[in-house]
Amino acid sequence: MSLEFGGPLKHWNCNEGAMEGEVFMLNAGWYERLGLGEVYRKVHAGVRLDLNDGEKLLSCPDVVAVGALAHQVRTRLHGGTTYYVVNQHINYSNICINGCLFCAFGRVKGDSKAFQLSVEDVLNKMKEREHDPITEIHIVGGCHPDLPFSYYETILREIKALRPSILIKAFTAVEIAHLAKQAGATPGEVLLRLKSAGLDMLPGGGAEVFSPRVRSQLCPKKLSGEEWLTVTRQAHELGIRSNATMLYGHIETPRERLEHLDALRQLQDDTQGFVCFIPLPFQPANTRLEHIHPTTGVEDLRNMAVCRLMLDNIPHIKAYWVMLTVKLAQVALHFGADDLDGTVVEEKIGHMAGAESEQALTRVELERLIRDAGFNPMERNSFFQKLAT
Ligand code: V47
Repeated sequence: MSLEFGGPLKHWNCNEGAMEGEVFMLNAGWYERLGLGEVYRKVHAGVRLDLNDGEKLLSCPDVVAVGALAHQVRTRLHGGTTYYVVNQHINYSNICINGCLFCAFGRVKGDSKAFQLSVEDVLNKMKEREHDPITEIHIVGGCHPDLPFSYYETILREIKALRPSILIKAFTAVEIAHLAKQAGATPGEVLLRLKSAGLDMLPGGGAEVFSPRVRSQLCPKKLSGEEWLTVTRQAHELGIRSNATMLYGHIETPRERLEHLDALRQLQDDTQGFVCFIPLPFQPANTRLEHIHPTTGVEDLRNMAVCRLMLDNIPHIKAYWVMLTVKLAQVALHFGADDLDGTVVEEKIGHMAGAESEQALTRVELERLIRDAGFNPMERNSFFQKLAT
């Protein structure tokens, strides 16, 4: 038994708003026996974990013990609240020059499955949902070889004209660097122009695993990890906040995962620009890495917990139900995650790679999942500001 309840069982009710120390007491002796005594003491004292601590956690067979530490931290930060957003994903194109091995979404120009939306198509997708109380549009595509820069600016302007109150989270650091190259501008100039056209925030994609070893094998044409961090730093310095991701469960080592998390943590120390972190389990179907087994549920939960514990300065951790499945994302709320993402509406990147989750969830379904897990649902916007519903 790894948990010892510190008070009457009635305290164990996330809905009443968990109070620090009142939730449960973790059994120190059990952590000693797992070889996690020092990690346990650090987590309780709020001391930063180092990469060796992370390795111990990632190799710990007791996923509940690791999860309980992460839950302790998540509860300290967010009490009994779990966030969600009413959002819509739109992919403007899957045409991409990078050809990453893990990606089932990207296509070369001319491929029978390649697509490219006009500005009008993008707006029509929004108009189909005009009666939904959407607060966030999430827009990404590939690194397209020849769309003009004005296309991206016009999308942003027209979306804001159509629904001025919506926040636009669009274009990964990889796309920003690509647009800069195409336009003969610096990433900073591109970011400023997109910001004045209506860009509110960058999504966290394209980070994959920063390790040059991994990138040289899986995505040699893509922006390097170091460049991803540089573009993201620039965005933060220009007042554009962002999310961050890690694509795990392929060829990366535990150490490379932890180095990735540490690089994000160091950037966050400098900028405070990251809003949320999203661990993305690799979906192998229809990719050139189809021989790799998908991650298991226990691996996903352990990884989620370790991300929460290592990323001590990033406020929110998202259980992205699209890649995790709805059921595992719900359980992940007890393993460090405090956000379920959102309604999504139409998702392509994960589903083209075999994701078995639904295409969309309603607000009612999201709230039911959160309540059933023992938390209070809270609708948020892209910046995690609470919305009155
Ligand atoms: O950048 C690509 C990843 C990312 C696969 O910022 C794959 O709020 C799994 O970044 N299996 C796009 N993952 C998704 C993304 C995201 C999603 C939700 C919310 C936010 C946010 C960001 O998906 C890509 C890549 O890292 N990806 N192929 C695959 N086969």
